[in-house]
Amino acid sequence: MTAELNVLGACPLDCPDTCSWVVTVRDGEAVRLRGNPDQPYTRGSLCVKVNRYVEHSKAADRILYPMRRTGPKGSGRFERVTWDEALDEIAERLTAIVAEHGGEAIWPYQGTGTLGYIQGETGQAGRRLWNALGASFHDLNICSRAGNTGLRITNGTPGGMDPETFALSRLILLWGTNTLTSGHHLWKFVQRARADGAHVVAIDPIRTRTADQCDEHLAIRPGTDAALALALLHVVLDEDAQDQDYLDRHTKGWDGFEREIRRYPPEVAEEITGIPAKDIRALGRRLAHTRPTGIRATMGLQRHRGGGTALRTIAAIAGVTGDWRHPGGGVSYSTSAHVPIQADTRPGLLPAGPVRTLTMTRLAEGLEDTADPVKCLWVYAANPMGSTSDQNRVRRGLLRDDLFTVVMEQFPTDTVDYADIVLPATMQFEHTDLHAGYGHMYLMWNEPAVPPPGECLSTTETFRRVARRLGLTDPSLYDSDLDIARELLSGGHPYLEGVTVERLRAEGWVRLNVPDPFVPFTEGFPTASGRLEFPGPGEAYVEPFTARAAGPYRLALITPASHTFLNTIFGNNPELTRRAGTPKVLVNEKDAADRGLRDGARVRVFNDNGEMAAELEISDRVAPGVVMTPKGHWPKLSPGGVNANVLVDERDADMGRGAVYHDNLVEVAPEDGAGVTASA
Ligand SMILES: Nc1nc2c(c(=O)[nH]1)N[C@H]1C(S)=C(S)[C@@H](COP(=O)(O)OP(=O)(O)OC[C@H]3O[C@@H](n4cnc5c(=O)[nH]c(N)nc54)[C@H](O)[C@@H]3O)O[C@H]1N2
Ligand SMILES: Nc1nc2c(c(=O)[nH]1)N[C@H]1C(S)=C(S)[C@@H](COP(=O)(O)OP(=O)(O)OC[C@H]3O[C@@H](n4cnc5c(=O)[nH]c(N)nc54)[C@H](O)[C@@H]3O)O[C@H]1N2
Ligand code: SF4
Ligand SMILES: [Mo]
Repeated sequence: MTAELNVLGACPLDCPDTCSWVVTVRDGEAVRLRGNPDQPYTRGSLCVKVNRYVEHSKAADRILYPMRRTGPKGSGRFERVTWDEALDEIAERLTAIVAEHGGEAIWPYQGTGTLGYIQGETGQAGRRLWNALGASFHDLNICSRAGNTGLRITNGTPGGMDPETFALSRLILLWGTNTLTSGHHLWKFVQRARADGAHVVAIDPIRTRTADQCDEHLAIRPGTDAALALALLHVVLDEDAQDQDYLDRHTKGWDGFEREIRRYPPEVAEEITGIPAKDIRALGRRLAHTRPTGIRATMGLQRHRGGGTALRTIAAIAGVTGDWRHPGGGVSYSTSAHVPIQADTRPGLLPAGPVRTLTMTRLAEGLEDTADPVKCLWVYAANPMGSTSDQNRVRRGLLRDDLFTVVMEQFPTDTVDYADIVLPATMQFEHTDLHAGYGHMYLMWNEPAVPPPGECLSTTETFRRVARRLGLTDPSLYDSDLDIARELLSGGHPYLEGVTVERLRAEGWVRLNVPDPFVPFTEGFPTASGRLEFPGPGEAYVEPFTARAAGPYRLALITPASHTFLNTIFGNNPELTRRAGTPKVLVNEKDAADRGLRDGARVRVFNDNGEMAAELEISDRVAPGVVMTPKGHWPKLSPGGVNANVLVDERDADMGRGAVYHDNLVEVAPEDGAGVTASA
């Protein structure tokens, strides 16, 4: 019998749950993966995607060696080179670019492939090298920034409820969030509340699998949530159920906000949101008289023109009802801001001088700049060809012959096809990392379980080698992964008291040193006034782009999380792509009939940005005027070589330059019909 070893780790993916896991290793090979049964949030289960992580880590298409491009950009033709050859070419090109154009010509384009503090996004892995080179600052705002900004205005922080406290809620609003797909471990806590009589409502333009399981579903018109929030508060005031003591002691700007609320009676909100006034009134009464009410509002809600404002105004609800007084009351978006690990205050992480900021959601625009051109695009843990807006423009940018593109990757993505140099990257079983969830209050350790296959290197090790090849001398560039972990935990914040690398390695996970239940804002809010700050007149609702559907495109497109992919990760896994099937577009029966479209037909979904091919599914999950096709399919594995992002405008949301993935107008026509659009 060969010995088996169980190694504690954590899921690195961009998902609120950040599961704690146990990898079983036999003869130096990972043979089994399961959720850590001890961890209070994970409780022994992973998800349909990560249940395939063992096979994914050994997949035949894994990139194992450095490669250099041999065909034209986009062709995906490469030859294997040694690490020495790859590093020599990188050092030569970077040195020349910095000498000729300055460090700001380098765009370190980091994505959300891993959220790790050591290898990934939350710790800004690579930042020390980029600072040493004077590279442009990369603003990683693609996912949640608009909502973060809106919440910061109201509450002073995007951090809100501990999701575990939903077990104590008596009314739960799942608002613009698809719990059973995009972070299903919360559901256990929802179910616990339900067992105690809680009423659960989904507010979503789509009747998702989560909405199917709720007591009630309100099919809101996309991007109009702030108007619904105001109307619900209108009913709360009609019922005289506002918490006056809380308003007096803990909020600011109530007079102006109350006047704003009075402008949105349910009948007015019905016109805007499409939800019948009687349903708004019924939910408003529940909200008025049910304490605690817990609102789970996540990122889907803010991928809109008014996305920041939507979160800002939804957060104001809890200021009127006084829900923050009660465990199980308040708003939950992300717990990240509660984690007191400050990556960018570590020595060496601050830039030597001011540098320009390049914005992740504006990749196409950034690559088109000719005045101050980007000469090196260094992509890591990102797949912009699959995940960024306006795919056709991004593709044109990546085709630029004068652009030196390096991609650190695990798999041959569409982005890899445009690289000059490809560097093979480790997966989570093969490197060290420290994680926090954005949907819970735990820190997690990921111990490497197996050696990297082929010549794969971790992010940190790759950057150490690049730094050495460039002859850089700052000692912080050469810190080991454990040095970095210790620094990250050394801030001295009371939430980190007693949390050490040794303890994390031994136990796998540690709850932040906070009370249980954790109830934020009992001492006030981290705003300038110390109070919850209400939106002022004219600040509470921003209408969506799709509200003005006057041109040739009449359908509001939503491109949400797929059940089988995690962004574009697993988009090449045979079993998960089989389950996802060919890209589909869901269209309501009425819209299909108006356009003469049959169920199962091959259709084109298009607008001025481009078009994608899809299979039409006539569905009552979408209301008339709304269509849905999920994110995550790999363009090159899809018909026509594109995915839904070919339809998405590179346009800013109201706050933080957030992306507008769910706020675009399209038309749908038969695949063989030329440019058929609904006539005015
Ligand atoms: N299986 C799976 N899980 C994932 C991901 C994935 O790709 N696949 N992605 C991960 C990532 S990166 C993130 S950021 C999170 C995102 O998790 P979610 O916040 O759940 O994100 P989305 O799927 O974009 O949107 C959620 C829901 O919001 C709805 N929605 C869209 N527009 C509106 C609106 O205007 N109003 C309302 N009320 N609802 C609206 C959509 O129809 C969708 O059902 O999930 C993570 N988890
Ligand atoms: N249409 C539409 N598009 C969307 C969204 C939407 O709702 N609709 N959501 C957006 C959201 S919320 C997000 S967060 C973005 C995500 O966009 P990106 O940040 O570009 O993320 P992914 O597309 O998942 O690509 C991550 C890549 O990182 C690689 N990777 C994983 N781990 C590592 C590692 O340790 N090292 C290295 N070098 N590589 C690694 C994976 O193989 C994968 O190819 O997508 C956005 N795109
Ligand atoms: S993707 Fe989310 S639910 Fe799945 S294993 Fe990772 S953290 Fe857990
Ligand atoms: Mo995200």
